[in-house]
Amino acid sequence: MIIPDVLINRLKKANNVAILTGAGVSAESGIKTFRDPDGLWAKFDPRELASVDGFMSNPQLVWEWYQMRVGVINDSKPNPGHFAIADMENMFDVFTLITQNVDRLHQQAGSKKVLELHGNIVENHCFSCKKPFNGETNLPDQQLPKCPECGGNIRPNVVWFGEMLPVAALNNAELAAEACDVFFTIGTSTEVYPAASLPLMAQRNGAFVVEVNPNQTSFSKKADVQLAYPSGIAMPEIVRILKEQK
Ligand code: BV8
Ligand code: ZN
Repeated sequence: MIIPDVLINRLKKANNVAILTGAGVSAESGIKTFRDPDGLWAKFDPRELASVDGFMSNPQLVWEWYQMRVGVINDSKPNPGHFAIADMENMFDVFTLITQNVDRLHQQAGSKKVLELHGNIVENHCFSCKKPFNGETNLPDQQLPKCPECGGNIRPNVVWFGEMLPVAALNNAELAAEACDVFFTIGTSTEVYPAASLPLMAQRNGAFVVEVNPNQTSFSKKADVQLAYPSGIAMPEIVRILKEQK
């Protein structure tokens, strides 16, 4: 597998690097992506599940879908791509990891600072009064837990379609995209906004943009370098070369 010299040279000169990850980074951990043929959306319609309307019209179904996903995540562990990205955190003066993923595998792999644009699936809060919920979520026949304060339905801390992204996370992600020398977009179909606008924002601000994705995306043609490899292969190789040429 060949990593172009131009990328290595850019990285050796870079003091500010930013990475945006999507579901593809967790694919090699056994977590299905959203839009791949066998993906999570294949069986369901996202608007039905990952949306406020979906939850309001069928809270039990949405809750069960998330519980199924939490089960898959609990059985999965970070893959070499996550560990390589965690390694990169200490290789540059400024390093920002921005993720659309809700599985927290970056944190499990050792990444300390992670901007979670779409929240996380492991924490929950009350849909009605918004209070954090730390009670039991594993109820018999996957019953949907109720808020002890107001009796409202409990939901995961993920950002649904039509919901605002966490303001600080999005703000810091945009600042990183504007300031970085090299921007990686890894394992994302670049379809969900505003996350999908970050690679172009980085490039317009002078960053060298690398896409790591075995398939083509709407961004592939614009990337300065497109590595058509799984992230679990490409990222460890980039880190190996950088350490070797230190
Ligand atoms: C908002 C919930 C506004 C958590 C998710 C029309 C045009 C433009 C935008 C819109 C529009 N209509 C509506 C919108 C806005 C909408 C949007 O972008 N819709 C899209 C679909 C058109 N965005 C929103 O609603 C956002 N909010 O805009 O709010 C607002 C303003 C004011 C006031 C109120 C509101 C909210 C977006 C967040 C939605 N939440 N999920 C959950 O359930 O997980 S989105 C869902 O998609 C996931 O979060 C996921 O992170 C995200 C992106 O998917 P990817 O990560 O890219 O995954 P995908 O499967 O698509 O791709 C995987 C890739 O990996 C593939 O390319 C594959 O080739 C690659 N791959 C596979 N294996 C590997 C690999 N790569 C590397 N290595 C491998 N081994
Ligand atoms: Zn409540």
